[in-house]
Amino acid sequence: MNEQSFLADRLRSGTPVVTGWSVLCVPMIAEMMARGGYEAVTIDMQHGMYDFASACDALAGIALGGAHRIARIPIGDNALAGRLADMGAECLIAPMINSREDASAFARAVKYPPEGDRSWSPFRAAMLSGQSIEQYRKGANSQTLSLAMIETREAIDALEDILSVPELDGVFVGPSDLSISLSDGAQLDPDGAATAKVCAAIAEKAVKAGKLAGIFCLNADKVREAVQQGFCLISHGIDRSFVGDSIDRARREVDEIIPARRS
Ligand code: 3PY
Ligand code: MG
Repeated sequence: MNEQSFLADRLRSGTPVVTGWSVLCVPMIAEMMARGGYEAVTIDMQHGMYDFASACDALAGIALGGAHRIARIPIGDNALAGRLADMGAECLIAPMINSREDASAFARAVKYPPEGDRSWSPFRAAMLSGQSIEQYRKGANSQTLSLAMIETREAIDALEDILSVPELDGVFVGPSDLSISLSDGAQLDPDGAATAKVCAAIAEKAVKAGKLAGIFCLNADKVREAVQQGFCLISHGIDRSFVGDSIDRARREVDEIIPARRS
């Protein structure tokens, strides 16, 4: 278990962290991803199936599996960001942040005064991080990260403003939405060269502004590219694909013995 080891310290040290991505509301799968060696696991409450109760169980399972705990909130749900921080999320990712105002409102929900207006009661977070309540209180603002997703043309245009929000820890790029937005809806091209160029520029600006840069990736080649571009928090692998791919592989084995009954 990562007692007294904080994701924030790891990312600020400049060492890249790869996070598994969990959308199935099965806390034990999130725990298995942690036990499988992902250094962090992200619970996706934007596009995933998690509700609050299953997210809480998943955060505990990830801690039990020895990994760092990250959660993505639905668009604009800053109250949930505070609740998930209370439940032990070390890093909150907010989608579709398009302005300084969006970024500031989100980041302030994750930080206690004077940096923000997070409300008090982090008992579960203290337990999962292996700290006393007082230790947690003293370190909470530096140890609980807020990452604003950059995934629209509007966000690119407002990037300098967003990066100037003092209480915001960094950005997290969503290449799928970004490619849709930059092409005015003409194409989904998260892995394309044009999208990669924009992603690299976002990482460079974030690092120059003293902020953390993260990105959503699905395969090892994109993870390698992201590391070269200067990203420090990089996703790889979604649980629904792990399960789907395993089902496919297992069924193919028996197809060789008895031809599939469905064509
Ligand atoms: C994107 O690529 O737009 C994402 O939000 C990844 O989930
Ligand atoms: Mg997105």
